[in-house]
Amino acid sequence: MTATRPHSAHWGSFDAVVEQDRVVGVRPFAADPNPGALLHSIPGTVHAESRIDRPYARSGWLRGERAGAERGDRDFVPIEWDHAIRLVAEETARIRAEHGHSSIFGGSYGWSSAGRFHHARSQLQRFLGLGGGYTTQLTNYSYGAGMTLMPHILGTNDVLQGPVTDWSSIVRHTRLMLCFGGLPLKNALVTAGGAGAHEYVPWLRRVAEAGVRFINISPFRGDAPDFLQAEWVPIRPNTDTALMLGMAHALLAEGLEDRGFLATHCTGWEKLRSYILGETDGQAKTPDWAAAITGIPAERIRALAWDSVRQPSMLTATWSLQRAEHGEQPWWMLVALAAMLGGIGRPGEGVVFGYGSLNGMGTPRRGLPSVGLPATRNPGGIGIPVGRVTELFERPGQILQYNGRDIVLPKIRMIWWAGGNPFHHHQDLNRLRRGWNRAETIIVQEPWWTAAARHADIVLPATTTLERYDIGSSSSDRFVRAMHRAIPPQAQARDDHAMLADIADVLGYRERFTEQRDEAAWLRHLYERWRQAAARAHFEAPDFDRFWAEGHVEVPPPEEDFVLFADFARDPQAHPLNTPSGKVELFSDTIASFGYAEIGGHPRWQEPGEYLGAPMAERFPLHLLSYQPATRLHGQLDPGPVSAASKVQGREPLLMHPDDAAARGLEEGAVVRVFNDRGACLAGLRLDDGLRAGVVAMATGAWWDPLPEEGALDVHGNPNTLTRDVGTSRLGQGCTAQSCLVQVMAHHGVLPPVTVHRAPRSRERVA
Ligand SMILES: Nc1nc2c(c(=O)[nH]1)N[C@H]1C(S)=C(S)[C@@H](COP(=O)(O)OP(=O)(O)OC[C@H]3O[C@@H](n4cnc5c(=O)[nH]c(N)nc54)[C@H](O)[C@@H]3O)O[C@H]1N2
Ligand SMILES: Nc1nc2c(c(=O)[nH]1)N[C@H]1C(S)=C(S)[C@@H](COP(=O)(O)OP(=O)(O)OC[C@H]3O[C@@H](n4cnc5c(=O)[nH]c(N)nc54)[C@H](O)[C@@H]3O)O[C@H]1N2
Ligand SMILES: [Mo]
Repeated sequence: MTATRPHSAHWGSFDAVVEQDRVVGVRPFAADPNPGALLHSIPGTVHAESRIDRPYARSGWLRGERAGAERGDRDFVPIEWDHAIRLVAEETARIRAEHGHSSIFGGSYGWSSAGRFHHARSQLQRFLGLGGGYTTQLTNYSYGAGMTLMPHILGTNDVLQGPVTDWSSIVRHTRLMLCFGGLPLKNALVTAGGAGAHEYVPWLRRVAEAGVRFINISPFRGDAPDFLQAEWVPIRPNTDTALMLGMAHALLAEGLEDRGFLATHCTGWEKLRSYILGETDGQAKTPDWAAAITGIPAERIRALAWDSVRQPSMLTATWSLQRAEHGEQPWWMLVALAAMLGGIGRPGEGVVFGYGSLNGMGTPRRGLPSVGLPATRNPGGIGIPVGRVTELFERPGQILQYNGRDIVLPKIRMIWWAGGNPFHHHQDLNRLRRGWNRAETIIVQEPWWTAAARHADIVLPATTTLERYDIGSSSSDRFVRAMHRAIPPQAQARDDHAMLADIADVLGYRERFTEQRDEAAWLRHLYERWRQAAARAHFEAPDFDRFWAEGHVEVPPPEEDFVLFADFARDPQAHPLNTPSGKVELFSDTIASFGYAEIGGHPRWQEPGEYLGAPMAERFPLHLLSYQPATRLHGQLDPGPVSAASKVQGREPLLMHPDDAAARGLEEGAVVRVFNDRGACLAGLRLDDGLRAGVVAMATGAWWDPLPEEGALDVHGNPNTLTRDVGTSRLGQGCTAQSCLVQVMAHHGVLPPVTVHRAPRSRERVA
């Protein structure tokens, strides 16, 4: 018997095809104009060998080996669910009583799954908040520095989160698109909360057909699809700020800056101008100066500047540019460049961050919220910027500076993660593991034996979305999608909500946690809240029963183009920005007042500690970019066939320029060793002349598979074995994964197998 069930995931909406309680296939959602291949990894991943079949505890933890114990030893003992629930509840109560709420770390950063009710991180944080509070994480890995900076500069984060000037406005008005980091296709495979419609490629094609000229400023030609016929400007990584300053100088030299806009809509222009001209530091930021830093000829830099001022131009940068040391600078300087062109708030002009970073950016949409759990409270808790998590474990009692604040770091006794994978996402994994091991108790809820689950003391097996009912929804997607259960829970897996409700029961607050609703009542409740919010925004959604039977609700796009900052551009007095001056802050007194040496009052060129111009490049002469994977969502779907097919001898591919390979005697398809002082991993070599020489690139997301011996050599290829863990600056404290130098050489000797996609060996005895 074959049945189909409507369902949704971050990587697309689909109907699950089910036979005898197994997902055997997927059919893309009929309304999706451009469904992605990632859907086909679903059956293999849901039924993967690496599913966690039952609860486990680390045997050393059961024996009382707690703070300082080595984790990741794979020494797991199966335990019964009742036992697991009791252990977790009692340990939570003990730690709260002895050490206070903030000693529990529940930041639990991660994408979880598309379903909005069973969203694992939200469920855990609701549970911990109701239990008294916890230490949480602020901002995110995606654009943590940018989202801290932009409220100071533009008074909003719309410019990176949306709604942004939409594609229809670009089709009609833009002539030139200057794309720092390109417009990669792969990133638009996903939408957080579910991609009902992949509209990015159809829109890009329409923009190209309208005759818009594209310039791909990136170390990687592949960051722009062929059909855009983009001109490639290969830039040395992390030097975009210098290029923008060189362009700014070229504009000034010819008097091409929009003096009117700078006078009426901006503050601090005079100070930035002095810096560009070299009046403050004796160094004019000429195109020749920029050429030496960026590797782009000065003539090209001048031409870029003049071309952008001559016609309606949209400036855009990917989120990746600010995931680098001093990552605030290129984004701030791009705003300054857009201000010099005077296009901010004009149709098809101005600046936007992330057109090429996520499906839904720039897609015309109505301003409707998404379906979701009500915001959680965290009464006794505190927050740290997300990327500083290792420091949190390392430096209890000490101060962390962030955005003008001093945060006293609490001592973390318990780490609890649901819906994220720190051993995928965080930088310098060997250092993370040393900090992590200092906790007394580590709990991980996961469907799969990821590296995070393998580094837990208590592992609680979670269902996947296909094993439960839910609603998929994102504020940047036009479809709200019913997610019907397709198969029963696999082995002993349980829903995150259900296991947390049982733990809350032991702790005496089940009813406050569940609000006495079961799953079906929650879905009705959340949908109804959304329906009312939609009605306030003048959209009449069908009632729950009709939605559920039809499988989705479509929110039609608006009739008119949306242009970000249009009101402000028209009348800055009547519609000021939400900044101290009400204007674009090219100089920010607030930021200057923090007194951070590494970030001043205006954008400026700051050398990263690791880039091709740094002294360290003598020993480690290759700049490693770790970009988002085309074959997965981060670590999710890594066990699936799409990801598996991309690997080279089972390892994550490392892209390298043929000249760099030849200089090392390396050949396509070889397994290589990528290393620096922080760690080493294996990778499979792929040659690509679309990469700037001196740059190597590796996608994130191959499950970390460190050998216990050999200095934790990761045999699979997780680039975070190599990346540096330092904040962008004390302002943003964002992730700086894109500032990383490495060396590459042939791997000699026996090739250790990748074993991370199998369940760890565990003791057979049930404790
Ligand atoms: N070097 C480098 N590192 C990076 C980046 C980079 O560019 N370079 N990018 C960074 C960025 S932008 C991000 S957003 C992060 C992403 O980092 P994460 O969001 O942590 O990565 P995911 O692999 O999506 O982790 C989600 C986890 O949730 C689990 N999960 C899914 N559904 C459920 C569920 O229903 N219940 C439970 N309990 N678990 C579930 C999945 O199995 C998966 O292990 O990575 C960051 N790391
Ligand atoms: N398929 C898929 N799509 C995804 C994700 C995924 O895991 N899989 N993750 C999603 C998430 S969580 C996020 S936050 C977004 C991230 O979106 P982005 O941050 O935009 O994605 P990246 O792939 O990290 O970077 C885009 C490109 O920037 C270029 N780049 C890197 N450093 C520099 C630099 O210094 N200068 C210039 N000019 N270019 C540079 C790289 O060549 C890279 O290919 O992607 C989302 N989309
Ligand atoms: Mo992200």
